[in-house]
Amino acid sequence: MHKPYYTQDDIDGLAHLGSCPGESPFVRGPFESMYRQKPWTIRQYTGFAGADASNAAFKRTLAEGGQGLSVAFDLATHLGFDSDHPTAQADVGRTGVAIDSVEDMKRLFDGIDLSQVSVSMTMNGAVLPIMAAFIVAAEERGVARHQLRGTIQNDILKEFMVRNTYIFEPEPSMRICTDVVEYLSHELPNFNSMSISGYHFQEAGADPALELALTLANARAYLDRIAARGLDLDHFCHRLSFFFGVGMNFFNEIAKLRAARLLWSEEVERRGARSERAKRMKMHCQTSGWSLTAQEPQNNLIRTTIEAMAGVFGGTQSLHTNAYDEALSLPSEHSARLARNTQLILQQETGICEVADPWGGSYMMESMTKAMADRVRAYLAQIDAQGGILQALQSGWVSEQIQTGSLHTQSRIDTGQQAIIGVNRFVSDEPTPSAALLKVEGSAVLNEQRTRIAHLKQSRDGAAVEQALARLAAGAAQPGTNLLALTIDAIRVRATVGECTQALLGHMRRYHADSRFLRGLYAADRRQDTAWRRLERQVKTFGEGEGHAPAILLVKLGLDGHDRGIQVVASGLKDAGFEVDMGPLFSTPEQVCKMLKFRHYDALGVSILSGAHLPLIEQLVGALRENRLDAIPLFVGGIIPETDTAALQDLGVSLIFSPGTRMEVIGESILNALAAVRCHCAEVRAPYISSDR
Ligand code: MLC
Ligand code: 5AD
Repeated sequence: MHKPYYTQDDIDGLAHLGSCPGESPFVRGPFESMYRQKPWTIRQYTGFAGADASNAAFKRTLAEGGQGLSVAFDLATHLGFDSDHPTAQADVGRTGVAIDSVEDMKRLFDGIDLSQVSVSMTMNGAVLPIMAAFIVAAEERGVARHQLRGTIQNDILKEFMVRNTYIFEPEPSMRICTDVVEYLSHELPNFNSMSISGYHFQEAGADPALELALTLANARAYLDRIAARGLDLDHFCHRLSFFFGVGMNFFNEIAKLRAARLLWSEEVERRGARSERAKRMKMHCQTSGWSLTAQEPQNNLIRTTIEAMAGVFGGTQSLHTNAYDEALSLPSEHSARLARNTQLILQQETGICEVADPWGGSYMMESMTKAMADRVRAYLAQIDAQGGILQALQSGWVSEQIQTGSLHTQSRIDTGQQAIIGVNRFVSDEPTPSAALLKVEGSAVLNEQRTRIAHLKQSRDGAAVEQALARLAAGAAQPGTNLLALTIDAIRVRATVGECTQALLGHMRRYHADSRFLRGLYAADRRQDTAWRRLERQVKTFGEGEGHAPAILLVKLGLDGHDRGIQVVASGLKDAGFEVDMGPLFSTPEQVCKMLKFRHYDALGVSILSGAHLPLIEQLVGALRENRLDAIPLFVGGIIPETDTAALQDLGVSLIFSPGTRMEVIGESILNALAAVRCHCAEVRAPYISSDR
């Protein structure tokens, strides 16, 4: 909450005032000259299909004003499956690029000088084989290790909390990420060994203070582990980088980035760092994907510009601006260009780069920075009181905090208290001009990767691969050996990403998370709302007619771990009176059939945000048919372009919900579909449903 206005009284005595940009505690920015000397890096997250297609996109980005690269890997790669693994099929190349071996990595950077361009790689679960493949690819291109500049995300804790692309259990995972930091700090001195991320917390529902608190809590846990290896803070700390989301809460976002530097500087100083370099937080920011809408997508250009400005006023070192078609698909060539141009215009047309920390000294901003830091300190104290972030994760506290945030936001939107233009206010009846969306031909990518893997396996020295994998497996059982060093050896002799992961799984157990959703919170926010109460009554009446409440099974199919949407829907429907069960992440069609046989359900809901809806629903419908379960009404929610609705309906999907659909619309549509089935009305083919209908 802001005050109506701020005065000198609000900043009197503030301890953090008085430093200049580039001076500890770095509230005003990590460098004295800031963007006058070097503007933030325009670094657009990019990756889809195979290495050649993504390589072409990288070259285009660099030719059109991008200043660094940022690789998005597909879900199969994230989870350590080679593209030819049966579990991975539907997801190959969908949400990022498919990389199975060092050969793919070499094609990814073909014609790009890795001694000149810095490269970020968003990889956590399969960090060992991917980092290894990057190092070997550079080595075989003749680029020396000290010349490599870039960042590996290597932030596994937030995967367990929100992003869900983990492979191993937390303990071995922590060992792996510490091994990576240790190896890089000695061997690749110019490479940032972690990008400790808040972005995904915000996307999952956290407000800026919670986002920052969880990020710093994770950073502390990493510092503890690295310190236990005997590494000197002044040697590695400047290579721990940060990553924040920037949403529409403009002033708060700027305050958050300023407070982040303040708190990090204090933390590192408290731990005994001497150099200024160690205490200086550097960060990447990305505008919020969640804040963008499928309705009137051009509005997203405006939202992204505003968010980008908050990131820049906050003093970010690197920035990704989302494409306006975010809520519909991956960026097309055109939307990616506009997203990049947003940053070029800020850098080159506005004069924003000429002054460091223009908000410095503002009564409001300085006082908000302090208030933000205080809120974060209070969260950190709560986490400490629980014994640390791993305990807070295991007890469910972290997900409860984030889900609470996401449910309150959803109820504020559904009741109209929080405005989203074009969604809950000023909804337009005009058809939106349709833009060409990027379409990934998943099956073509899959076939190509399969052929490449087969060829690789024929042409390599099989005995050398076996030996290297055996050494890696033995290393996994032996703390004290560096697993990145061993993985580099395996990747060099052409072991695949999947094989390296499999070798590690011999001694490190795969992690399985529980699916949880909160009850009671959403309804509490909507108690006064007539639309909500009507839904509650309808559910009750349905239940009375049937003798039981309508029971729904909600599942995530494939490798997509984005579960904010399904959790909100599960909580909302449960609160409305439905019986709701949520299946585990990464369910297969066979597992879904098993769940459906275990108890009675009236309907099945599937959430897919990865773009793999067509192959996954086809597989599911096949399995349902085989198991004689195909009479159950099926609905799908997620990022589903309207062009795919007919194909989904032909497969037997009754309802399709786009992101942001109001809860009562979802609930009532399901009840209507169930009622139609009960009275044997032949067609339950409701169209694509979104929040503006
Ligand atoms: C910069 N430099 C300056 C300066 N500005 N020196 C003096 N004065 C100034 N004004 C120096 C820096 O110290 C550094 O040198 C060099 O110039 C490069 O600048 P940088 O600020 O380090 O920029 P960059 O190389 O771009 O690195 C930014 C970073 C890095 C530190 C934040 O970690 C990074 O690029 N992160 C990107 C992460 C990312 O893209 N993630 C995508 C996640 S998407 P030196 O010698 O000090 O290095 C995702 C979505 C999902 O996660 O879920 O899938
Ligand atoms: N290419 C470009 N942007 C992507 N995002 C995710 N995958 C890709 C990709 N392959 C963006 C979206 C999403 C955020 C996590 O990153 O904006 O919200």
